[in-house]
Amino acid sequence: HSIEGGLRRALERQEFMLHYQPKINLETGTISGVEALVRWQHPQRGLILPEQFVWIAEDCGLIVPMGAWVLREACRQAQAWQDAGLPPIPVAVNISAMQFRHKDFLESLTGILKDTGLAPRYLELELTESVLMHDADSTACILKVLKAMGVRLAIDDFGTGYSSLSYLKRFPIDTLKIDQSFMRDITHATADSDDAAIVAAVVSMGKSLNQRVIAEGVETREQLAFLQAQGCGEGQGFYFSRPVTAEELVTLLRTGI
Ligand code: G
Ligand code: G
Ligand code: MN
Ligand code: NA
Repeated sequence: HSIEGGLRRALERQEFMLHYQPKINLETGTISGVEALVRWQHPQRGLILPEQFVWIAEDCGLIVPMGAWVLREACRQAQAWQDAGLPPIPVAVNISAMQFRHKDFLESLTGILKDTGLAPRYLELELTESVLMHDADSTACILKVLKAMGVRLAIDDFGTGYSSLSYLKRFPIDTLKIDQSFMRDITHATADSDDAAIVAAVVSMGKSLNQRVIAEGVETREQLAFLQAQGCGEGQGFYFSRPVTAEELVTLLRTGI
């Protein structure tokens, strides 16, 4: 695979970079965290988005060193923002199945937190339901260690996979990220009121289970109003901000959104 060779070289030549998308506290309107999203700055082809290369990296195993780079860079940046006197906010990192299951994952993560000096509570790992539900017993063990370290745990794209509600209780999950596919029609009651009911139910479940709930893919004022009416704690999406560079995020943190 030629892209595979390109990815390998990209890692050596440090062609990857992270963009950061703010998460917003829907009560206060302030930035409550950011999600780190990897990009490939290709010397010829320009900026390449992850949907074009992350699955290839997963296929060939390169996601393990690439994911470690992403974790290290996100932690380094979060600590640098704190050192610059900005209000401390957690940075969230997407973790692939192969990375999560790798025998060195916990050790690698421990080293990264130690090297960067980032307090574990400022790191959140975003795991999809398929990552979690595959081999639930070993998942529970890994999550328990992560939880004991003080790292925050989120279920990404919540509602699209096959997670059983009993595991939601068994796993030490801090945050549910409602998948953006549920956001599209929540304000068109006639088109698909099911989505509105699902979002309302997840928000309510999060409250009962003491989990933070964040709505992904918020694009309109109407969606925001609906989420606020439901008491959804946080939101993320183009309505607030696209993923931005580390530099642009500093401006957003200083001036607000
Ligand atoms: O960045 P974008 O907004 O286009 O993200 C597209 C997809 O790529 C999302 O599903 C996101 O979870 C995934 N993704 C982005 N960055 C990373 C990363 O660093 N690691 C992994 N495993 N997936 C990522
Ligand atoms: O799968 P994951 O949630 O990790 O990836 C987030 C993806 O969603 C990224 O590709 C990001 O660019 C995209 N995204 C973020 N906000 C919005 C939004 O408001 N609308 C849409 N359509 N995509 C969004
Ligand atoms: Mn995510
Ligand atoms: Na998501």
